[in-house]
Amino acid sequence: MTTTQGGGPTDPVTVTVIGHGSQVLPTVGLFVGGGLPVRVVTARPAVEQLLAPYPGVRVDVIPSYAQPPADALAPPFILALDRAEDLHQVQAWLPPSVARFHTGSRQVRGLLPLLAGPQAERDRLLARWETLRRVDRLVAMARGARRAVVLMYADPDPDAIGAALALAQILRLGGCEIAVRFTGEVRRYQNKLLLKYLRRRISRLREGELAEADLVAVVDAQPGFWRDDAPKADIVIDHHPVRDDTRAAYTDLRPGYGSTSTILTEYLQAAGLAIPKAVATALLYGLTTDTDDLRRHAGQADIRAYDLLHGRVDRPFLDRLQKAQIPPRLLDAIAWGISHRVVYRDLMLIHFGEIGTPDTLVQVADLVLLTCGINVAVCAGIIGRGDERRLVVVFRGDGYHMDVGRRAKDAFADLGSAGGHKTMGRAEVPIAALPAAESVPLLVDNLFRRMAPERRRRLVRTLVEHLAAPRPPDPDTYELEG
Ligand SMILES: [Mn+2]
Repeated sequence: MTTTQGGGPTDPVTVTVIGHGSQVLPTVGLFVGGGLPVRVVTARPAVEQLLAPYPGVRVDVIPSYAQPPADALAPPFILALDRAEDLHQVQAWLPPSVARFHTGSRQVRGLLPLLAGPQAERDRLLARWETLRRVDRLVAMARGARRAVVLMYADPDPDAIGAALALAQILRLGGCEIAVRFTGEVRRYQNKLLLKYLRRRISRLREGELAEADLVAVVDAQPGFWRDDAPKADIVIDHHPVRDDTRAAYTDLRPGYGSTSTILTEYLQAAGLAIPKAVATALLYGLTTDTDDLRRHAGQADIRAYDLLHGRVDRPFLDRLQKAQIPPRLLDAIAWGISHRVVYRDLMLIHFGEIGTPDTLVQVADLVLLTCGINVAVCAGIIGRGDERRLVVVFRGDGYHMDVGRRAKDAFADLGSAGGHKTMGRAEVPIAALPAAESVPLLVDNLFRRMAPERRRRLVRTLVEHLAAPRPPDPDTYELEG
């Protein structure tokens, strides 16, 4: 059994309040109300009488603040003294502790403020009122409507879906009928899974549906995004750069936000609305995909929204989404790539020869970069026909050991287009009718300019042999099975 002076962490904390300032009474009341034992040390006998109605409060009256009471005091210490001289005297004998406070919110040397300042509280309240005023307006618009459409642009991403669901929840308070719609086609596998999981009737906008609606809301986009047939929107909520042509009775455009889901999460939170698990899941997935897990364009508002949502989501489902990255048809290309790889120092190189889509190069490069000791993955392939025929070289790196965008540029900029940034690079070199086998020296000689010629020749020989091996089937479409 180990105990430390002043009790272990599980013992009830006795709060020591020292002084006689105007804040003594409310401070003692605060802690007594919270069931904490309080000891008060004061140089004013009148304080003892004032505190008489409070149960469980021990009061020690000392002759002056120059001297501590006879027995030991335990932290936390809260100094309720208005005069600087009294504060200095008490601080001179106060036992050492980091838990030394003063009542109030201003800065005092050597002491922590006990409460957030009234200014901070006021700012928080004002921000909440501002948001509540917005929610009120939305609900009022819904109250005056019979049928509302919440619209997402084109192939809706998770952020649009999360924001649309949350907005529908708010508009529903107005009692109107709500349809959540998108104008394109859902392509990404993850987005199909998300819609399936949500089991809401979120579907493609049908002919005439907008004309029937008397309230139209656009989320995560602005009407000007539509190349033709821009919808006439009454409500626009978005985090993309503000367009000059965006007009609506209600707009909330916040380009500083990482996601539209963040804006809607603030609405739900300010209004004290319960966030159903499915809605929280869509909102958090929207927030994290748009901000690349808070690494990109994420600000304080996004981090606050993350904090609010992350405990309310369906975690196993989100984990499942995260893991479903490989289309089944790509497995053969991955297998072929792995068994036809060459490794030079920390670089893994795979040349696929003729291949249907550069997506395969990207997916395989991302995947083999997970190999221990491999800091750079390079996947090459020949894409297109006739004049369009070109050698595509995809670079992936950890961004720490090498700037792969620069490496792509250094190697291939003279021959075609090449560039990228630290973790991603790409080069495209027109090769017209050049036989696939002859693309190998082109690739190797430019990629490894400083490699010894003999070694380069061996590398070329190996890769040419690889190209003669049976090809993987061509994965061109990524379908949701079942
Ligand atoms: Mn977005």
